Amino acid sequence: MSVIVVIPTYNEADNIVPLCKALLSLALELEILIVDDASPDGTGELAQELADTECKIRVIHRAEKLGLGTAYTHGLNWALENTNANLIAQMDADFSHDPTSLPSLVEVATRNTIAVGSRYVMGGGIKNWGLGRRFLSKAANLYVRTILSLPIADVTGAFRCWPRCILSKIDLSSVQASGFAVLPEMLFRAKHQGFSITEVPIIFEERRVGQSKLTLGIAVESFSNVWYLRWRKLSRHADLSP
Ligand SMILES: Nc1nc2c(ncn2[C@@H]2O[C@H](COP(=O)(O)OP(=O)(O)OP(=O)(O)O)[C@@H](O)[C@H]2O)c(=O)[nH]1
Ligand SMILES: [Mg+2]
Repeated sequence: MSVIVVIPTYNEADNIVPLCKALLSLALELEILIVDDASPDGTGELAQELADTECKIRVIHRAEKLGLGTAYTHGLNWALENTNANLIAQMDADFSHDPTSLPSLVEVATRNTIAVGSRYVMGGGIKNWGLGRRFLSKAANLYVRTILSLPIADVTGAFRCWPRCILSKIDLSSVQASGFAVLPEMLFRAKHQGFSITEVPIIFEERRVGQSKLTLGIAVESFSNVWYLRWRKLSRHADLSP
């Protein structure tokens, strides 16, 4: 099974090279697609240098910071349209998602189900987060799960692996959110279309280096987007399927 891993980056100059090395050392038939939004710290140039010497690495350079949600949807769509990978994975660049966990997600996704890396199932967990951040994450998950009736413990994580045949049936161009809210939205759409979703335990670690990009605007979008999705689901004219 061939896999392409989509990685959005914004100011990840300290992480992108070691992450690509770690991924390419896995026993997987794997390619990497980096989606960089003109990172001021030179991540895009570093990624391009990697891509120039390693044909398994590609880079999409976007002209400005357009949000991690659109970076994911753009990259996932590009992978569908421009590669033949059987599985399309996604992960953050900051080592919060341990590259050595990717094979377990890949293994699950080969069974025609969306593999969702989960901190909140047996065997999963979080390292180096204070009580406040843990509480916020748990509360955000409970909020989204309840409003969208999603029977998934971790709907806000980005470490996932999609079978091509499932991802290609989700209309990525109609995904509404641009920030973190894309993450629950895509699961909501997949569930709504009847696809199987399986949670795979992961240990999530606080980013090693670099800065968080969470802003108030992104938080507000995450809060309000669930109501938009619920409203669309309830209103007769809305069809979330392609
Ligand atoms: N292309 C692109 N990538 C982004 C953007 N915002 C964030 N990212 C990337 O998306 C991933 C997740 O962002 P993080 O800043 O780590 O968000 P977080 O995990 O909630 O915050 P931390 O606590 O700092 O880890 C990382 O790989 C970022 O580099 C963006 O606007 N564009
Ligand atoms: Mg992070």
